[in-house]
Amino acid sequence: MSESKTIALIGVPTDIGAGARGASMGPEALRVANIQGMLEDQGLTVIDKGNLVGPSNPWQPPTNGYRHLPEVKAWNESLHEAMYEELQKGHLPIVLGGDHCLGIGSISAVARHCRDTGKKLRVIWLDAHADFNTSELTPTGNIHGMPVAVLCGHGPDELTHIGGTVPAMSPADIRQVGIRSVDAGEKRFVHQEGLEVFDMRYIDETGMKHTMTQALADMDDNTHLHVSFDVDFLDPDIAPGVGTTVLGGPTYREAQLCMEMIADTGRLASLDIMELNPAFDIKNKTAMVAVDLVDSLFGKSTLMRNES
Ligand code: B3U
Ligand code: MN
Ligand code: MN
Repeated sequence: MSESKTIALIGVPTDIGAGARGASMGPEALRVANIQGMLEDQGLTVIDKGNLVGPSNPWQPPTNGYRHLPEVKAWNESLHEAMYEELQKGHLPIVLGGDHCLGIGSISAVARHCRDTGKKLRVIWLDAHADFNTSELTPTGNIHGMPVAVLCGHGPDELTHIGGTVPAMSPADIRQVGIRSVDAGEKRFVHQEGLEVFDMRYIDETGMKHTMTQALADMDDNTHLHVSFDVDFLDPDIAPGVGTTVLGGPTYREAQLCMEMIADTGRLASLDIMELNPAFDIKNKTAMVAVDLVDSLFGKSTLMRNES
């Protein structure tokens, strides 16, 4: 990183927006995999803010196309405030999720901070899924399939208004990488709204290096780069510990290169680690892989390329 900011870990132990229980154990699994020690070994200062508190998961069917809307709202409002506070302090927040509905609270706070400071927002969304469903399009009602749509202003007022400005961001602010599971209606909506998606076919055909060069283009010194890392981005071979595995994701080497190229920009200013589900994991392997990749995201490289 170009500037060494203090890192703030924010645990958000909930699976309120997911279709399987267990992502609520994600924050602790990342701590057990030594996320703090790994960052400190890089010479970074890390504060663990502990876990946010919120409603438990009532495990109800959808109402009007949404599962657990009041609870999703409560968790995201509280994450929004925690995240915004850390950004105001000049810290680099890392969200330890929790399911990906939490992208709403996290990125709405980053977008608000960008408006305050005149920064340009760029979100890199690493995921097997586009997370661009609405209540009309969703096959499940699970709100972890909707955060990108909500952030772009498409969703219930309870969620689109978190952070005050609607929409929180524009489709032009986001690049999606690794996508390989999109529902039929969602696909049409992605095209209609003009989201820039680097799907697995694009990565297969052009390679991860070209893909990330494209995804990271047009950033400057005034860009706030936020990475929203859904762990199901990774191939299930290396990351079985998620609720919704999808075959054919990036290999370990491809994912490493992706992280290293983001690190090389020097612009990373906030991060989500989402959807890690220890209930599906094998001896915390997926948590360890995630921490290893985050190590690269913060600039660890096998050889010191930038030092003479
Ligand atoms: N698109 C499906 C599945 C899904 C989205 N995100 C995850 N799963 N993790 C849905 O339910 O919206
Ligand atoms: Mn996701
Ligand atoms: Mn996903």
